Amino acid sequence: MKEINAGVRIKEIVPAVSNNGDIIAAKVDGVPVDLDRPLSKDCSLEWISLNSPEGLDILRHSTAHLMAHAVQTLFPGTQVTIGPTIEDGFYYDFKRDESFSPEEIEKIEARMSELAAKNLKISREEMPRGKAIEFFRRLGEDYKVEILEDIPDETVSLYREGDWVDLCRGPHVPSTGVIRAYKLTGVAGAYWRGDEKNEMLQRIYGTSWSTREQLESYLRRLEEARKRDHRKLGAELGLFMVSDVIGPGLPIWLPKGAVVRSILERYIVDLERSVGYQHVYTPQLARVDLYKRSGHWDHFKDNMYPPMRFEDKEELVLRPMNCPHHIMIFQHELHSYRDLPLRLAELGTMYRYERSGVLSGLSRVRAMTLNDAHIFCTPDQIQTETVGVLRLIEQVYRNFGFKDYWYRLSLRDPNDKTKFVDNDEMWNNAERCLRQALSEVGVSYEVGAGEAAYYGPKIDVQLRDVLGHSETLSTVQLDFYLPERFGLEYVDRDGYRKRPVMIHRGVISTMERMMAFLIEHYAGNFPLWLAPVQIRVMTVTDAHQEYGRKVYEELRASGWRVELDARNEKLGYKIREAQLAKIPYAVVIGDREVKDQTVSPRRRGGEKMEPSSVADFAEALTQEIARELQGRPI
Ligand code: TSB
Ligand code: ZN
Repeated sequence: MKEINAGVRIKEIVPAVSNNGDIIAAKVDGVPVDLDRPLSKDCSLEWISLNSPEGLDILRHSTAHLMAHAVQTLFPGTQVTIGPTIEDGFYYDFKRDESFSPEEIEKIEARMSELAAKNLKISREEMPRGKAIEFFRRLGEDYKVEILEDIPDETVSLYREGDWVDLCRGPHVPSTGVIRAYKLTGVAGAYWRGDEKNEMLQRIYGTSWSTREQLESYLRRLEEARKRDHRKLGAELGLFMVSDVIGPGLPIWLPKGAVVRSILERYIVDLERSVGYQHVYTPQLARVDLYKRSGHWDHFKDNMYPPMRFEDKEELVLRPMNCPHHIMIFQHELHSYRDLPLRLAELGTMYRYERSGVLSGLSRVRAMTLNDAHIFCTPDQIQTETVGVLRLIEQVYRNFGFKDYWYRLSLRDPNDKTKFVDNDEMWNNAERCLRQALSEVGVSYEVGAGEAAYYGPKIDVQLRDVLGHSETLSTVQLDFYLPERFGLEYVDRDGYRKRPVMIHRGVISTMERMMAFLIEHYAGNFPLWLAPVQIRVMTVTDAHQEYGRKVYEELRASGWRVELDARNEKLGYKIREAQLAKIPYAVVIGDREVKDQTVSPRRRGGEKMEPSSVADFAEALTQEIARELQGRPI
């Protein structure tokens, strides 16, 4: 950082070492600006080089402009809307009736390189807001006019490259020649302002880097990631499907996916039972009044399906959460302090009206089953119970081999009085409790402002999907509000009635989101204990059929998930197919195995194991599962 005098244009003082164009913008008093900006007063200056995170962000935004420039010259009448940067790239949303075909995307890329080759100067211009509104109205850019009408500033900035112009805050790279290594990566529909009541726009995604090598290595990583995408693998491995006829966000678990799910359910229910949870079943519908009482109606209605009425009787809603049902169970009898903590758990199916734009495979759906529990406890027990849940989460993550996760303390936005209940003391107290629990467990965490539940703050555990988006898997939520709303009570040691506290928690999240994470985490190679099919027995020729079937029956009878491939195909072909299906073990039956009454197993990766008896093979598998679960029997 250095002190500079007024009156100079920044580009006139760019250090000589960067004549190769490495420095593409600067920060004046901490604010990023174009190199063309004159310095108006004594200020501090920092350089932004192309390859820094800020430099790449500017480059990507300039690439979005270049793309919009190309689109508008190729397809006159297409309107521009917004074009922000995202991780590793950018997008721009266009108003055009037809979507962009792959051939059109190629044309856009080609036009972009022509415009980049011209090395057009990118220049900033300021304009009074009223004049800018007129300007864009004359250009027929209705969306820019709408955006301008919402901007409070008196003056706005425009950026020109050649004869093309866009409303933009900037900054940008000095000229289009800096944009050298980019690729358009996808197209999608998107609603104007993300609201499905608005018209549909056409979004084009792209990525942009400082060198071709960086671009290529990014594209290779993206290709690898896409292979793991749970939507792709879920279809290839026959785990789940989504049917347009049934409806978006309402996933169907196919037989193989259902096997994995039932193992997950058994795993978590057994584990919870072993640490003092009691499981219940409650219906997925309730009178709408229940959800009015709980506050969901006031604070969560946007995510609820509308109520249904049957012949003038009461109105019912599909539940968006399970808590009110569990509260009814708590209230069903009078509790003493000796009953607490009462830990009520349920694989609770619930329905949320998620906007269609955010739905994604299994990870964000509208019909879901949550590994839910509500812990009713005394204020003294908050710390131990919260810590207990955090330790349970840690144990489960060890069993699944999750390592790249982080904790987020999700707090309210104190200014938002509609999304979060209004009670400062309650929020502060709950936040203090959660911080204490986090510090007892000794984990670091970030703070997510505005990410709380409406009834209280939470500790969320965040994981990233293959495409880099982070989502919440586990959650622990402290709630003083619902006990108050429902007037919950217990009889304390001193004989007085007191108010319990509620902890809402999900450990393996919804079965849907957990499955999405697991598919991507294992790239479809489920560990033995979870694999939908664990073993495929395959015969070399028809002569081995009889013994092959016997081995298959034996393994199946002792509880292994096994398939038999007795087709008249080459062994190599059968083995390859088993590997593609990501089955952990292929068991080969040929002459020697028939003669010795053994099996010759091969692991998924191709490694051959010594021939052994069926019983010894099964014993080795049992031990493998015990290792996977670190001693926890399943
Ligand atoms: C933990 N009442 C609490 C419960 O007691 C609750 O419902 N909390 S929640 O709203 O945060 O949801 C719990 C978890 O469900 C989230 O942490 C997330 O992992 C998962 N989840 C939420 N919405 C969806 C969705 N649309 N699709 C898939 N999973 C979801
Ligand atoms: Zn709850």
